Amino acid sequence: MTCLHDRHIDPVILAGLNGNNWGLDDYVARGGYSVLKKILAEQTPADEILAEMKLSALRGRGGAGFPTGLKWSFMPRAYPGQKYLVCNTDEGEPGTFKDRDIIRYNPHALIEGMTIAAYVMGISKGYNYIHGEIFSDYMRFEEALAQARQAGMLGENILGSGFSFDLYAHHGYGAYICGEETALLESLEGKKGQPRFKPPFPASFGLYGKPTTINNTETFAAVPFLLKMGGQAYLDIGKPNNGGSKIFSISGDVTHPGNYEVPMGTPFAKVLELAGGMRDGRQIKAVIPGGSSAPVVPGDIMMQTDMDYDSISKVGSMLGSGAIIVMNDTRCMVKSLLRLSYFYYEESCGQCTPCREGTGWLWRVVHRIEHGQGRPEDLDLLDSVAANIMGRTICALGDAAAMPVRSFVKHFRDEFAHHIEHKSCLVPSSHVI
Ligand code: L3W
Ligand code: SF4
Repeated sequence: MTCLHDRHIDPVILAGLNGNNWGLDDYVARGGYSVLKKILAEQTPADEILAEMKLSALRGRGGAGFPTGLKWSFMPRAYPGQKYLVCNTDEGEPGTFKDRDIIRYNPHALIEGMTIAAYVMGISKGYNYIHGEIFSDYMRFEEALAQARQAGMLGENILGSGFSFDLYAHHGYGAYICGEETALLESLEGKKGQPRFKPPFPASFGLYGKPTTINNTETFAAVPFLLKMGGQAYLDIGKPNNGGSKIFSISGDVTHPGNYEVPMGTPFAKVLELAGGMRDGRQIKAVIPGGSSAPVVPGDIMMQTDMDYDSISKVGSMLGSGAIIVMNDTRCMVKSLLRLSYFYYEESCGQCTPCREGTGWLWRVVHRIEHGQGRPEDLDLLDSVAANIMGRTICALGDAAAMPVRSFVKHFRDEFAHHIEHKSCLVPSSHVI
């Protein structure tokens, strides 16, 4: 049996990138567009590609980990009207910075992946919705689109195959909630970016009410590599039910923060080592393993845990978008939670009462604890407000605001209690994440 500790792969999406070789010629020199060309030349049946996608166990890289092949199979191929393909590059989760690097350094991998997806699902129009705060990367993606169009990889009758696909870039304005798929669709339609009730899911009622498949940037960008090596080989990189490689954005108290692409299921300790270990040799205290929406996990538990959807869920958290925030022993958990709580309060769209009122309530209680005005009953109050948000809102932001609160208080209750009782911090010279 192969020990994942000892396994090394060449990174898949990030392979061979040096910061300057993002253009079409360089991508083609790395073997890019060969999968699309082969599929179009051979007119590969869509069901054959779908079978490889399902075999690969590629799961959505935006946060939910939904099986990509299954999602693609929801698209009614014979639907007579317009259908849409949408890419979610509205990366706004605190700690996450991988999709930005994909469109900056390897935009053609995304374009090729989306074009293959469009072929499989019989879709002729696509959009890439890009977060408003990364405008220079949006411009880079526009340049890449122009190159692809000029080379005949996009547009009418791609490479003379009879298949046509138009792909457009669209930039948002920086609202976190527009990364929620239905808020993104509303925003793309030119409306206020507020989530819709689900169901109906975008697969049946998406952009302009039409069947729509929406995936994260990293998910689409993985497709050419997956199909080139085959579904089984891609699955074998990772673990059963957790196929392929994953880009982890690691930040916080590590020596070399950045994006690292490793096999799904790589031990957290190995990812930490790749990032140069703990900065200044300090002790690890806590880790948020999947972006700020994921519950915090004590450092010693994380050091025994693998980075895949199933392993992280066993320690009570989520792999989410793969953003790992590492905190050392100088971090005050109250101050850290205060910052996270403010983010969700600020970014709530205000549509549903438990989220609109609850996020502000959570922030105010954490604020008073941090500022020496906490009350003995506040810890139970935090848990109760969080519990009353969870599962009672239109979208996942409500849960995302509640889960960090419950996990911070659960794992670091003594620090919160110390703040309340002594009006001071348990951690000497504490910092905030
Ligand atoms: C058709 C069904 N489609 C589910 C589709 C659905 C969606 C996907 C997953 O939240 C999470 C959230 C954040 N028929 C279907 C179906 N689908 N059942 O499958 O759906 P769902 O509802 O499980 O998740 P979601 O609403 O997409 C996403 C978490 O991700 N998150 C957020 C990260 C933010 C970023 C960022 O800023 N880039 O990634 C981090 O953990 O909290 O739990 O497509 O339509 N029966
Ligand atoms: Fe808006 Fe929050 Fe309701 Fe989501 S949960 S729809 S962000 S108010």
